[in-house]
Amino acid sequence: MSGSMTQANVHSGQDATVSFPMRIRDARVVVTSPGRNFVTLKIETDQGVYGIGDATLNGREKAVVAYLEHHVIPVLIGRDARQIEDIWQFLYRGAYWRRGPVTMRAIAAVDVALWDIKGKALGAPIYDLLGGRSRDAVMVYGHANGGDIPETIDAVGRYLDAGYQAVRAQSGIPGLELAYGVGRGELHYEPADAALPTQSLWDTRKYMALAPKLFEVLRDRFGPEPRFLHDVHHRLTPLEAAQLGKRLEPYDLFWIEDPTPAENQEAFRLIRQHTTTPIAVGEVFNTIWDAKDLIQEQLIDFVRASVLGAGGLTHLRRIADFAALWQVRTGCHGATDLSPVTMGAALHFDIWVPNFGMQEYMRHTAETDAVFPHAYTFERGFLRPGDAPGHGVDLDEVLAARFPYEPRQLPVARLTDGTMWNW
Ligand code: GCO
Ligand code: MG
Repeated sequence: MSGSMTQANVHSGQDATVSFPMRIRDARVVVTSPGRNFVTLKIETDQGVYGIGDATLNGREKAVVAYLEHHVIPVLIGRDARQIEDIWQFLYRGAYWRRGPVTMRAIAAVDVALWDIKGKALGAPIYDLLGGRSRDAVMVYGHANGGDIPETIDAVGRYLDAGYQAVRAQSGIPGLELAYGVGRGELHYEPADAALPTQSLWDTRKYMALAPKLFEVLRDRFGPEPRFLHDVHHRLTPLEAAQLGKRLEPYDLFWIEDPTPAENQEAFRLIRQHTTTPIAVGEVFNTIWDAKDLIQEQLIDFVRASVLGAGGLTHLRRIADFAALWQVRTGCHGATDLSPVTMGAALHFDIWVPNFGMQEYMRHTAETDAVFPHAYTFERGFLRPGDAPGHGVDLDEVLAARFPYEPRQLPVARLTDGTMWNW
């Protein structure tokens, strides 16, 4: 793919003129922890244009660092940065060992950095390269968490007052410490909280009694207008998930998320037979193969694969196009363990993708926002990617160096009798 490219000169978007081909001169990984760990790949070209991509895998960061440093960066050097598709295929097929969260995040980081470079080289925001805007702004949902139902109601009220049209509501379960989704601060919720996994408890019967009550009270209080979402975080069996979906039907949820683990895609047939509550799955998906049956059998309504988890923009748009055939919409994962680089890239994707559903938005800390200056902006429940060339997110390496890596792992969950469960 090397010598035959025609020469061209274009504006780089960085007040420089670049000529083609653009060789990858250097690539390196930056790990920084401005409140939580982030892994960032920076790719530099011989034309001076660089791009950055996110490679963060929460609680397993160093595995992706090693994969990038040992197995990816050495094969990137000297390649033409414009050949995004060929490089993607090289990294995916060429590894022989396909898929998986480590590999696909490493590929995503390369892919997003290359789209960033292409955008900067052409002076175009990525959404323009994808085909232009399909909408003016991207609707996001925020996370309203409380230790119990009254606290959660207050938290939802604060989001609605701030202009959000969509809110995810999670409540602690009385008698169960450290329930999923319950944060320790106002806006920030960071599950990876210790060097060794924190243990939380799970009780399905208690949860099944509480969740419908929560949404009954929320509808009573806030009326039919707001979109309410809820994350089950893989905790139920298929039959329990069907029961929950049924009990939630009167409260018109926008979606329930990850009602049961999706390793077995067939499991969702049972849920689907019994409930019309919309279902969203996919934050742990790596490729289209994880979602194939779910989508083509119309077992889900929203696919939550992200730019970061699913191999970058190159692969995520394939998933989205495939999903569009069955009117399945997108719902990109947007937790804080996805860095602002992923959020920037996701917003370019979201503003383009015809079958957009919703974007998750958990705010990063002020320190994180400072380490990753970005063009995207938030206003009353909507995000906009901005018009900067590329994805519009940068990395302040001097500031990043002030926040060294801190070992952190995700919690684990056990049933009250001690049995290991899905966190
Ligand atoms: C969500 C997610 C996250 C995950 C986190 C794990 O819907 O936002 O479930 O909060 O738990 O991404 O690292
Ligand atoms: Mg989730």
